[in-house]
Amino acid sequence: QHDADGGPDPEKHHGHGRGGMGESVKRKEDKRFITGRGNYVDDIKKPGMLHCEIVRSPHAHARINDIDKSRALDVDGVVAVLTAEDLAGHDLATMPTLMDDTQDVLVNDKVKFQSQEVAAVIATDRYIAKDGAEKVTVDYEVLDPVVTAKDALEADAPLIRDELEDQEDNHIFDWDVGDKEATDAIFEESEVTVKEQMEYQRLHPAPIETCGCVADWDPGKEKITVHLTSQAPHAHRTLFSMVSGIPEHKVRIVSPDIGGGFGNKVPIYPGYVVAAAASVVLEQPVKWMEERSENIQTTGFARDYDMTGELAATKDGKIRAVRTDVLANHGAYNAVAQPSKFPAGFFNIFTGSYDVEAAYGSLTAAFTNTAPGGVAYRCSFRVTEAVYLIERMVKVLAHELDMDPAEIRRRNFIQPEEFPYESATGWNYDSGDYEKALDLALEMADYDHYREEQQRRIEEDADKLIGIGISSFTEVVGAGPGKTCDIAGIEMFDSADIRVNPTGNAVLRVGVQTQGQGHETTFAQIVAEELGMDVENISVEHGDTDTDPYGLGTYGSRSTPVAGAATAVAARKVRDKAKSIAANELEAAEEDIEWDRESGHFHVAGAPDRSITITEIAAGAYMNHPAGEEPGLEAVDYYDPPEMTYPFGSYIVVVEVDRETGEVDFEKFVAVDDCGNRINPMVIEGQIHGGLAQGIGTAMMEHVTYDENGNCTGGDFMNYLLPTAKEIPNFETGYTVTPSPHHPIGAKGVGESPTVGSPPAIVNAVVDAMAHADVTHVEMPMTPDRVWAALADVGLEL
Ligand code: MCN
Ligand code: CUN
Repeated sequence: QHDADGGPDPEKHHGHGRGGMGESVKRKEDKRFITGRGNYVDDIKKPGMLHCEIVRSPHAHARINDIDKSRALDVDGVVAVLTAEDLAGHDLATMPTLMDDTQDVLVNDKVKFQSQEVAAVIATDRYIAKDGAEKVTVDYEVLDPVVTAKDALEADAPLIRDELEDQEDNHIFDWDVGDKEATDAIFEESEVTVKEQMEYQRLHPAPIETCGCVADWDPGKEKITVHLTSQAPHAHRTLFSMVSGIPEHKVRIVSPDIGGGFGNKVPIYPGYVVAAAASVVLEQPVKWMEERSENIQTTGFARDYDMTGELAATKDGKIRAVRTDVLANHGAYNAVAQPSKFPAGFFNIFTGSYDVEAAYGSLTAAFTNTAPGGVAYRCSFRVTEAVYLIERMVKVLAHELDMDPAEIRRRNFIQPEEFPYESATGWNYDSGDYEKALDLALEMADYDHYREEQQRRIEEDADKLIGIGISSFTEVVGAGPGKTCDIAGIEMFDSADIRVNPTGNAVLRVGVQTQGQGHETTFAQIVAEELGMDVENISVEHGDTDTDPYGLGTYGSRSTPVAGAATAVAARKVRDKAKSIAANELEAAEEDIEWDRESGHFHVAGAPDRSITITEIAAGAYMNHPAGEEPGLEAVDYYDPPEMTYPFGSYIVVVEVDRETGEVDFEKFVAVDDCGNRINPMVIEGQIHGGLAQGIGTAMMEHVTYDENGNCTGGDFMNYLLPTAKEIPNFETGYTVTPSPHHPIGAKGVGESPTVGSPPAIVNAVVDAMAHADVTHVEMPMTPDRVWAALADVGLEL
């Protein structure tokens, strides 16, 4: 895939002053965001637009005997009230999930989680719709709910999915990976084994903008336009067409500005389908926009894995085998948003950054009376869970052997010369240099100093203990090779379409969709790098299925690995055509035309002063095109990645734990990341800062909780705690560069690394503060009461 000139050189990307690779170009999109000119779904207003409000179940498990619409229909301004029965008339009572399950759009017979969609009220304004919704009378027969995977799998648990034939219990599937026999054999004979139970609690991505849409059916064109909070507009168009029966060329999905996604905007939700159906039936535009609590309580959650981790090792700390067993809570439907052939996402890479002889993982997934989901929130499809497991276990082993956690990692890292490396679970790591990243992090963190300080505090019986936590994680992003990765059968390629205008500027259209990651800037930088254009002269368009090339969308940090690659390859196709125009303009043979990355000019070999810029070539393409060539200057690329990319990093967290209150303060927070060649260092740093904040939220505060009746007790911002600026320390970021050998510009993804990598570093730090009293684990979120209880458990409390 590499260019003739080898692509950008990691040792010297300076962007050549044109805003190419490696330059911290200021984000082009920020002007409209900071001047209030963003255009989000809720900003869209159409003439005659109606509003949709959803009636939700107060119960987690209940049969519906009757729904009485009459009082709602009496409200002045209420236009329609829809129930499952009405939708059934249009064949829209159910919709497929991304994992081959079938979810009620509006509850058909039985409610399966609290706040599930029961009916929809369409009215002339939002407040009237809400008044109407309060007047829909539903007769429920309340049933016993079950909220944890463990309880759901008990023999006497109530059956949640009784509408499914062949479903006799709440078990969804079993999954396993690796070599069980070889792994068990090593565990039998190993000198040391350690085991720990840990929960990765249910989280919610909580983007600032909740989910919503404006559906607009045009009866004249028989075409529907849906402005949608979508991370994957094309995939959603295909699914919309499949669900509604409207031919795909008569469906247009537009993702305008998106106020954060974090994985929450990958699935299709009932509200979208209801709004679209209402627009078709009423022949008027219909808007549906969630409230915060609806977003947290009903849309794609994250994690909810109950994990057992085990390591087998030698006495001197060489890890020989990893074993894990997981109980997964998938909620009321199997509606996980991930490549369809991976029922446990990419949890497969739970051997992490370490070279082990064997590994085995097994998992059981269960239905519960809770909202559906599981994969979201900067997780790289469950790499969060895998990294948490292995990085926690390495700390547990280090404690057992009384070894320094940095040293034990060093002894087990896959070595730079071993790449490409096939892991014990069969995954092909493209490149890495783990020790280099760890060493840099140790130096930046002043590691030895804090180890001494930790000892001093213990000896002085100080009120505040010091703990140091490390995480040397490996990520896998860039789904994915079409042969293994698909969403609803569609291979996970991505695309770019570059058109250079006669005046020398260009429009790039991509199949991915930014939600805040800065694509309008960074994708333009790739074109600037590859065509010698100024970044200011390239605009990036996305999020409109009528005009953009088909792509699978933005999640799993795949935009750079897949659409970024497509962009570079399309730019190189433009460059190839540019050479023939340059030859024509310079009156030379095409073979003699060379492109110089540094100057961005095309020149005749051996005669650098006979040169021409891309702007002059663009003019030539439209005003003086070579005989036998098509006019114009454009190219499209659909890129099927040969492999995924494996970014990595080392994070070191120093905490101070208050023995009196259980409060944890961050003394130092160092993050060294390696995402291969870097497009925009400032954007990368922004991604890292945001993701680390979410990692702190994960480790310290966030938790979607349910009581035993299935009431969601963590379903609003009073109870689901997000970190604010006050809880976030100063981050010190560093980087190393290990290019991906198979990516056209040597780049790997980075968007999820900080959230994947940081929670175990934070937990390791808190545990480390109490390690002298043999504490080996504290569950997340590590609220002060939990930390205090852990201290009290070993007599360290004050
Ligand atoms: N980048 C770079 N050089 C690299 C790699 C990336 O300059 N070597 C830049 C990219 O050009 C891009 C950004 O970093 O502008 C993130 O790129 P990438 O890692 O490819 O991730 P995606 O663009 O595919 O973003 C998805 C990722 C995911 S899956 C979640 S979840 C998440 C995240 O991004 N959601 C976000 N970061 C987010 N940031 C914001 N502001 N909002 C979200 O919803
Ligand atoms: Cu797992 S959240 Mo992101 O892949 O959209």
